[in-house]
Amino acid sequence: MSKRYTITAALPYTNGPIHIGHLAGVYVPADIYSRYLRLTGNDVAFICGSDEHGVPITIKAKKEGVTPQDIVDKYHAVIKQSFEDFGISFDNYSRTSAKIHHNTASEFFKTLYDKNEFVEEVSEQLYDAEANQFLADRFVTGTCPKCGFEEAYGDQCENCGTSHNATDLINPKSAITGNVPTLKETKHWFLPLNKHEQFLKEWILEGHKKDWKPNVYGQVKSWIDDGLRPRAVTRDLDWGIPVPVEGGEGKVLYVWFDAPIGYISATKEWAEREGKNWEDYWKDENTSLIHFIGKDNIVFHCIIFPAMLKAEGSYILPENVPANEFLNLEGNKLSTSKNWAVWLPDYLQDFPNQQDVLRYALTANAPESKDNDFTWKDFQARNNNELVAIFGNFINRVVVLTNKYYNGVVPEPSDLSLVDQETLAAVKAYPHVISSSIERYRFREASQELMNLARLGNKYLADEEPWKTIKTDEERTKTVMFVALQIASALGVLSEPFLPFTSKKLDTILAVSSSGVENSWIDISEKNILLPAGHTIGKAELLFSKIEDKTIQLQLDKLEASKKANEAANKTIEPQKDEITFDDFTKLDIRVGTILEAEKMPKTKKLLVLKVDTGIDTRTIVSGIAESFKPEDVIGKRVSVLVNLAPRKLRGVESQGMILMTENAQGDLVFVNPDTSTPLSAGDGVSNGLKIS
Ligand code: B3M
Ligand code: ZN
Repeated sequence: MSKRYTITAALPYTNGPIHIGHLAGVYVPADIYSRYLRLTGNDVAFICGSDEHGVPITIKAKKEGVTPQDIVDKYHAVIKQSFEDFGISFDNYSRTSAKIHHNTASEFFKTLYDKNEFVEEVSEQLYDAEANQFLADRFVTGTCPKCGFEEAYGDQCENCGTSHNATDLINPKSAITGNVPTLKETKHWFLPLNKHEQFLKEWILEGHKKDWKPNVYGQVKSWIDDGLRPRAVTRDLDWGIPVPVEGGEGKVLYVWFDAPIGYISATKEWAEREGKNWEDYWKDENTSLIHFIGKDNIVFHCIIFPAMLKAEGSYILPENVPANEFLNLEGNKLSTSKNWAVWLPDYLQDFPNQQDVLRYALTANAPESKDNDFTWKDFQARNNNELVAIFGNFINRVVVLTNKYYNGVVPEPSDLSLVDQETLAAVKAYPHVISSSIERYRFREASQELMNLARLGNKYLADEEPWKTIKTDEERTKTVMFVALQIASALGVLSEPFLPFTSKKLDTILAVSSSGVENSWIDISEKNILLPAGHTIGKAELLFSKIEDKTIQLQLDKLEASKKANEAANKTIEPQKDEITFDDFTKLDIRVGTILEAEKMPKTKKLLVLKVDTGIDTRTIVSGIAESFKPEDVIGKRVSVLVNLAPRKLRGVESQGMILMTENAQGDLVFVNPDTSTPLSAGDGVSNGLKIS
């Protein structure tokens, strides 16, 4: 039965491009869901847009010396392009700086104000006197009152997900100047969440215990159990939507007040364009409202926004909020500031036309019930072992053989064997199996069922061996190819939500829409024949291609470079030591020596005991390089040795000199090696950075 759906995907902050974590957590699942609902005949408004207010944007603008508007204009375009590139099929991608949004959010605020739904309060807020600014949200960091995380923001702790008021932070620090803030009085409007506690308890804790994901339900429950308090919905800032009531001069709406209203404004904008009535999508009890978000947005979508909608009075509430957990990258948290991410524009440059591969890898490994790790090895395996070896291979065999044996014309089958009948019956079950997973927001499971259908096709061909029967039994071969073509056709339709680009290619290869033999999702279950005998398909075209180890290595190298750059950036530079004279310098007797023997000093991590031929003699030197070099790697190395350093006992072994070390550009410890680059003389400054090892 056809239904109406309003599907929202979290509005990304417009202060940078988006990365695989965003795609995996929010946009790919939301897109699969929306595409699926459209394919099954529902009325869908899939809504998103750029979140252009809030502190992160003003911070970024300050850093770059441009205006916040410059920042959002730049990244709105970049983000919008990425969504288009990856086939995220929004019906509207709007932005919160749009006039329609300012008006909608302003009116919403005024309605609640007129209905006395706010509490107006003068209170002491954190203030940075040097920056002449109140500190809220990301302008202030401090220790989370709940979990003790030391880098919590003023409105939220990214470690435990708790949302709080800036004044709750322990040891707050201004993110602008680093100063300890003072307190200063200011007036704000608060949404009294405590007033809505009873309704939230009934609606979520009693009403959605079974159908909301346990991770979402659990977070909401713990929030409600902790007791709800009034939350300020205005801020003393100059970037945002002006507070539209008396006394609101110089203040703006809190970004988390205006951003979710962005879903409404984006729907209005779309409805205007399409000649529809936006209220059908927000005010009709028969419409299902579903919010796709990441776990850090749960309280805003499950508690604060519903409380706002409820207070306004004329809106529906979300039916479900299928939030995902986080995706990590190669074992570490994704991080914009540390550049530990795979940015979508970069991916597309390195893997042109391979959007579906990333969509598939992210779906097959989606962080649905716990945090998950994206690894390039897994990405490669998903592509090579599943998309290429199973899906692509099946389609390719069917299309190549059909062209070879029958000039591309679907052959007429004769009697179906038991295996044929069972195979066709199994195909018919797939729409239902995949639907059931998608409708329960289990997209990983759904993607694996799709792959199982391709597996079924491969197995069928491998068992029936048309390439053998073509020599012995033409009629049987025709039947087998007919059945295989039906499977290929089903894959074309059922893959659309997951692999939209591939599905489209498959449509062309099988010449489906061009010749009017199109099938819907439900047709796969209901029709006996999807591609009729006599229909002519197109030529074979590779759907996926193997990804080589060296391609993957390049990506790993990129990450390694990020890691090194971070380490270098975080390193504190030691101040220069006291000046020495030239005479002091010439006292150093530095010679080129050769390491003859090396072994680890027992029970130490850092020390190697070396026998070094200095040209004068062979002597023992204890060197603190064991964490960077294995004994066997240094034997035979020519190195620079300070030979006239007074002997010193280290762990009972007398060290008679010192090996000179320095660092390379990657920050690795290396020998000051006479055979490569670093000449040692007084004039050229190479003694800078010498390490005492
Ligand atoms: N921009 C937060 C985020 O990107 C926020 C989502 C708003 S959804 C209304 O994580
Ligand atoms: Zn915390």
